[in-house]
Amino acid sequence: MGNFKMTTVEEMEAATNRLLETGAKVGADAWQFRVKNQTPHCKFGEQGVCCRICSMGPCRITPKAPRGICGCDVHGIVGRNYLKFTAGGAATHSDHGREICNTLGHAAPDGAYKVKDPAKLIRIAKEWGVETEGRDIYDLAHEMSELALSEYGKNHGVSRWLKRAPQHTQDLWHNAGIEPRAIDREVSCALHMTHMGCSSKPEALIRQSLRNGLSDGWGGSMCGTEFSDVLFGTPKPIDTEANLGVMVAENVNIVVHGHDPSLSEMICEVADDPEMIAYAKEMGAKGITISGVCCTSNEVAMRRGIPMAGNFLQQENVVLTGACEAIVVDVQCIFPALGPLSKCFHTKFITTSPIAQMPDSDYIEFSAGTALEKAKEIVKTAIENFKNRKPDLVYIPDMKQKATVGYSVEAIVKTLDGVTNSQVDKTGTTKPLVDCITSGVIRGAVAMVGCNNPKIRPDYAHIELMKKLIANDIIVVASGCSAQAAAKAGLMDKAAKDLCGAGLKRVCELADIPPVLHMGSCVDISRMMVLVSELAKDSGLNISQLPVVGCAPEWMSEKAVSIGNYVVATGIDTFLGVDPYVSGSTEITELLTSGVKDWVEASYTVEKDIDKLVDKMIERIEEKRTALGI
Ligand code: CUV
Ligand code: SF4
Repeated sequence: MGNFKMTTVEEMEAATNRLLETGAKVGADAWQFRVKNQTPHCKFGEQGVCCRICSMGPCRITPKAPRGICGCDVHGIVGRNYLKFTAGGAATHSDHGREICNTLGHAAPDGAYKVKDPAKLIRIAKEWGVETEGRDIYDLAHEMSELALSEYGKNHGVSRWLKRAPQHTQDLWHNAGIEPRAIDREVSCALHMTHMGCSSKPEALIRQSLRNGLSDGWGGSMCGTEFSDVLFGTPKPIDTEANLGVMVAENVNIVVHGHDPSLSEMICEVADDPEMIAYAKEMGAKGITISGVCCTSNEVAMRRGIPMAGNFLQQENVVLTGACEAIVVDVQCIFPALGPLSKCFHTKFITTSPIAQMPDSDYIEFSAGTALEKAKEIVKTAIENFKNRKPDLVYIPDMKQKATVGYSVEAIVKTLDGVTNSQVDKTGTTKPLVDCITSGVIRGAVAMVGCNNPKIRPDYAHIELMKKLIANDIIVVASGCSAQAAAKAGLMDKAAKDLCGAGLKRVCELADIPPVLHMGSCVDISRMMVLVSELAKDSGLNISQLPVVGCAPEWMSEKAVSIGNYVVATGIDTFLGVDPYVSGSTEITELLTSGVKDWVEASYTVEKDIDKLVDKMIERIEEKRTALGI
């Protein structure tokens, strides 16, 4: 067994409790307490049966009041709420993608942003029918930036990325009338449909939910992922560490939190500057440690090996260590609680985006044009804050695990070539993976994604599900906070192969990979869409026939619902551990868990019992194998 030992959820909880003791000393609030104040939650909200989209309401549906004042029934109300939830998520991911496209327009050979993967840029340009021969790479970058930005508001046509899907999938989308058009248009269309007195027909609302989700996964998110790779490099396997123990007491600790790598990449760049390190030493520290929380952490971990301090529900913990000089945030999933919490410590809570402005923060506006100078200002602010630490409040839990991350589709294809036992040339395709799956060495694959949610014991579902899956020879690809849960537990350590069934263990050894592959941030779920598309093409099967499912056991955000919709719409059955506020409508529930299958060959399963959830996934994978006769 070697000396591999997982970090358990119990151990992580003990560390959190110790940090909450620090919090108690300084009168800090924490989500653990706020959850108690908010429980029990509003039943109408939970079931999705409350409507407040016009001022005749709010209307709530009960057996005695089956219709709102306008006459809308419960199915219309639940369906509209679901579509609005989706639109929020699709807008958010896509706007992040837009920022990346905009940053690409600022790339310059001597500027803050460069084209780090010119080959990928050329590949995408060819895909889009753009002339690449003899072009200056920055000239091409600027043209691609403009074209990508116009994907958001173009007058005609569908997303340029759809052509990456197998023809069968494209046909399904076309026939169901859910091919996404301009990215912003689908969000606008969703908000138009959900306006008072527009759509209340469940089928129409769910179709647009899928379409708007697709405009995210096969639109805005794909722009975010692909052009981030062009700018910052396509991830390849790299070693890093995860959990709070990555923070270093003697160093200036800067924690990056949020989503947009345009900021975090620059912070990392600047913190590496010998001048800055010398300045930190001058201020009494030994050096500078950057670590991350949430998806921006995934971005810099995948490309630079920057360690991951924690995931979503640990964001307060990094401040509670008393050793965080600055928590620097851009957009999304940032607790407003960080403002008041940082005031209990010396920590600077630095907001940087007009999109995410919060009370009790220091606002240093960041933009692609002023990136370097603003990043310097931020890093300096953190360094100068080191002297304000209160040493008796410093406690960093001594807890971390090794992780190998950076499994982009490109990296997976390259790495898995190692498992072909034939002596022929490397394939450069997903065929070796297809072979592993058809031969049964690997039973299938699960995409584990999404957030934490106090409704589920944090990280427990992610970790327990993954343990059981890999023990059953099912390979896991992970992103977002799910990936960080895996890394903290040790499941992204190559030594975790010892927890696998014999088949998967063999593959891990041959390819030298961990059993849970880190594919990136939440926008990088677009990578998973590309991967399944390639698997389908290389195997000659439809995506829905592959023994592959998706799972978000602890999801919480609107983005997660948008993701769920595009994963299902891509033909992948998706399993949720938290209900998306639809239980109040039998018709909406029926559509999502079964009806949409007629359009896209996949649907949702909601199962709050974690043990049952994993068993259902394994069952589904085996069903798909049986149907294929493998
Ligand atoms: Ni974007 S959406 S909590 S950081 S995965 Fe993490 Fe991922 Fe959910 Fe947010
Ligand atoms: Fe009530 Fe209809 Fe207005 Fe909604 S749209 S608040 S159901 S009257």
